[in-house]
Amino acid sequence: MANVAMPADRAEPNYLEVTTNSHKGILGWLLSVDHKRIGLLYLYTMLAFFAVAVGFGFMIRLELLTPGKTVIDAQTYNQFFTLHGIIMIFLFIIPGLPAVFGNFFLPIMLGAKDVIFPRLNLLSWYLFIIGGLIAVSAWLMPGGSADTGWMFYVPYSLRTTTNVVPALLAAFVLGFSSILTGINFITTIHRMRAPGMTFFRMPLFVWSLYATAWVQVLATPIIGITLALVMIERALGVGIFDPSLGGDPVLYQHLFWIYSHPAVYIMILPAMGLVSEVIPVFARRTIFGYKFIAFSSLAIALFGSLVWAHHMFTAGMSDTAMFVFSFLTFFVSIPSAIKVFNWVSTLYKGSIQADPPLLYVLSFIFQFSIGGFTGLMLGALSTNIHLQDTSFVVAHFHYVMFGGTGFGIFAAMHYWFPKMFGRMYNLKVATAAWAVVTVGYNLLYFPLFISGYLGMPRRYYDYLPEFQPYHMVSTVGSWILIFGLIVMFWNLWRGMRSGPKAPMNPWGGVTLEWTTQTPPIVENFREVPTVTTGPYDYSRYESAAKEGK
Ligand SMILES: [Cu+2]
Repeated sequence: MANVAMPADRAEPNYLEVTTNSHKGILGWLLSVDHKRIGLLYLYTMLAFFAVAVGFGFMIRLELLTPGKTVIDAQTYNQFFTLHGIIMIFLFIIPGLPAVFGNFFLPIMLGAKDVIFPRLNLLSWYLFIIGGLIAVSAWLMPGGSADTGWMFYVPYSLRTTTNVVPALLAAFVLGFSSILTGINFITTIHRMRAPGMTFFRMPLFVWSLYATAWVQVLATPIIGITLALVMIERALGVGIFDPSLGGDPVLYQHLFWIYSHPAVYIMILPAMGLVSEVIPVFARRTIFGYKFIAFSSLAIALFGSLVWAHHMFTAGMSDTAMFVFSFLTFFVSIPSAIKVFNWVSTLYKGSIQADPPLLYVLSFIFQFSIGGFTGLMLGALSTNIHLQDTSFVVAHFHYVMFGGTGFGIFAAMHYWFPKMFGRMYNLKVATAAWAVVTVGYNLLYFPLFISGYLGMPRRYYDYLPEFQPYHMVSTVGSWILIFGLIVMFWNLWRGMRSGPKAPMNPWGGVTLEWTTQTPPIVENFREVPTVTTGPYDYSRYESAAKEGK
């Protein structure tokens, strides 16, 4: 890829040892504008929020183990699934790959020493923290946290006496963190590429971050304005969304989903980029259809902005409108399918190394495909009317958002861990944890497809006895999943503390981050690299494989 002189004998102090300011200790982190340190700040705080949201998920599943009351009352149940949704979406899945791994690796993959606006980057993390603390603090306030669901549908979110305003405010502030990250990434990709790093030599993770950043910048303001209008209507009683004041509640749904459907691509596109990064490395094959994958990220971002009303087929709109949104929903699945085809084509006849990063990617492809196919079922008008607001929908978006992006984040952690921390984790324990997490995950969510198809409504505290077998399997699945997650994070933590020193390139990657010191120095490169070829050039392995060597 790039010719970079790296005399191995003289390791310079790395970014964990020194930083961009003279501060030592905690201030060296809280005031550092080094993109790598900001990436880690996001990682640690994001995982703390993830743990809290998993806790709420555990309680929701425990409550649904039996019909009627099991452990918590109905109001607490409503508040737990609302906070679970808000934290998982705005504080884990949306920031997950872009803010953690994008921040850490985007500049390095471009051959740059940092993003173009380092201070703005640090500000986006502070907005992330402030938004997160506001969201969680609502839970501790008298009256308790919001019980509206993460969609804040009106007119209920205008009338509920729970603390919905802090939740609205939290999402509003977090939106700005996302927008600033998007502005930083777009400008960095246009202005900070190393000599020779043309657009069609950029790694596909970078392309996916580029498409994501445009959605972050263009769509996020819409949710910001919409949530601000709800806060204004609550405070001033002006009739915007409340029908009793002459407002229109369906208008709210349109505004909400005009952001929130494209937002699912802010969530999934970076994970798709990560998959395109990992597969060539562990298959030792040049990626199949580089340009198709690159452009399919842009196509998803573009067409994904035209399908929002498929969330509202039961809200009341004309047949023509329903037909158009259903058609566009099918249409947007094409670029996603292109990616899956190209990933599988790259794996086909590859020299597969089944290490943990690839194992999480294989789970991703399996689960994302189930999420995609069930998305088509929900996009079809006939079946949507039957399945809307059932646990089938809950299973669908968990297969895309958790089975997809969540597993993408786990894959990224296992792939880039050695470069970030300079140490290796135990591969055997990591592989075992992957198996437990994948089995637990599918036991938890797959039964929800069946119970949803049979009529189990989502968000209901209680249910008919005939649904109990599905809930029991699902709840036991949640215990197995959480046990697997604990083993996974314990193994990474142990690796970070005392794992064996990591080599510069443990997996045999060919993108720029694998040419830097491990962990990288503050400026990433001693001298600016010159790029002469495209990414993922495994031609020498492929010709060797052909000759049967
Ligand atoms: Cu949607």
